[in-house]
Amino acid sequence: MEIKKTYIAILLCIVIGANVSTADRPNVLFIAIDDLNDWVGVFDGNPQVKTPNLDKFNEQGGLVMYDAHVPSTVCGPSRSSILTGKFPHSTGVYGNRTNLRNAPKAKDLLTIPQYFSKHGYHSLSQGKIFHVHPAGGDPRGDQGQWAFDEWLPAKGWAGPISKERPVNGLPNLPGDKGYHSTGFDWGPTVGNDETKMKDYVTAQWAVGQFRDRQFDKPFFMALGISKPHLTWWVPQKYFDMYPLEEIILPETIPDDLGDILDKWDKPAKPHSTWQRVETYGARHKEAVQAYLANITFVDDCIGVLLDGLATSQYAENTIVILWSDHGWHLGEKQKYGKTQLWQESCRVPLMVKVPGVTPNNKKSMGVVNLIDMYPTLLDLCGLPENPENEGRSFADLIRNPDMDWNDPTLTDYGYGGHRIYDGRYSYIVFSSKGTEELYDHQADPMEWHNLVSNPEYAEVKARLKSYVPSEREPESPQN
Ligand SMILES: [Ca+2]
Ligand SMILES: [Ca+2]
Repeated sequence: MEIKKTYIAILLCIVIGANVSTADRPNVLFIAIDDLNDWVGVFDGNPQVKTPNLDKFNEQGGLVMYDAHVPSTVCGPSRSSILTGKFPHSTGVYGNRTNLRNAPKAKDLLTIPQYFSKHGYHSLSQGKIFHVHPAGGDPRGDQGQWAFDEWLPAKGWAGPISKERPVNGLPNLPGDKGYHSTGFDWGPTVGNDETKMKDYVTAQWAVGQFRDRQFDKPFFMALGISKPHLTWWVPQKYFDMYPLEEIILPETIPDDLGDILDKWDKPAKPHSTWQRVETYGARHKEAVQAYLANITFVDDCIGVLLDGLATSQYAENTIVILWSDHGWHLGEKQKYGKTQLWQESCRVPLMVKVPGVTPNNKKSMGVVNLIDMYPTLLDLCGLPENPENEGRSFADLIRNPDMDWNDPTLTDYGYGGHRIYDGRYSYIVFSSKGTEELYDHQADPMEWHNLVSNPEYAEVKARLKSYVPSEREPESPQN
């Protein structure tokens, strides 16, 4: 019986492979957004956010993958993991200062655009897809130019209205220094004109490709949108959409950190950026306003891009997949930023449109990981599996969005930090001291109540713990 099934499967592959020539394969538009959390209308992360274009994308066939999680919660390792198809604990790419090309277990892997190129696609890119690393004397740095047949630098810039830094005037805490003190900044740009800004220019470039260009092969186009990554400098009109006095802050409880130990087994403390905001005038509403303003700017750029595709010759034969490299905290757990294994860092927007397949106005509740995008895209485009991939294709879920799909999924952070999530519970462990957390999202969606010491949850904990990686690659060389 097994032999017969295998034989039929092989036969089907041959038949499909024979019938689909390279030229008939769908194009792929792969859109990476930097630091966008679930504050998108259709993802329900914030009641005030205005994202009409992302919401319209869902109305027009962009399937919302409502429970999508990242392989890591910081830019470099998340992107390296997504693009190589292997988790950080398998490659040793744990931080922003490790280039996957210096990692013994990652440097020879074919990244997604390389794999598509090898299988008959033309790959092209503009904007941030790979994390940037120093590259000898090249002032542009290593932005992943090597991974594409055609790579263009992102252009466009509009500076803030003030030469003072930070523009928001938020002082450093005593002893605070470096990027995190000056980079946490917001304010309006000169000219109130979004068309000068990099992400807008990137979107327009792509629209020009769709409008003017005849590709002789299917394309794999990767576009990187850089906001809402800091700094939060966007035109005043986006701030004006969110009057300060009307801002609703994320819901928190006073002593949320009281039942958590950090990875060194010490009582968890508020994040230094949160302390700055709190100490100097409790300016949380301004920070939330600025993040919302940046999201709506991004949404405008996405609107230009998707409207351009929809009115082009490529509208009906292009798969669109849109994702963010990790989430962001805005006060939850007394934190601003990413790099945690809590829900606000791990859950991200992910949307997929397969023309003729994904229905309008649809959400799938299946638990997926962005590391699954690699095998999913190969599956959807009829390309051979890459045996190096550690994710699993969710193409079946895309074709049947209501099916059961809740296998536990993994997020790594740093060496030895892991989170296992199964759609109901999340379990966090740090190997340094064995510190653990456990949350029940059904009863406690904000992860306020750590259940790890509650004996009633011992079985749940043991089940999730069984998915934690038992082996970890040592940290690969830094830049
Ligand atoms: Ca990022
Ligand atoms: Ca708590």
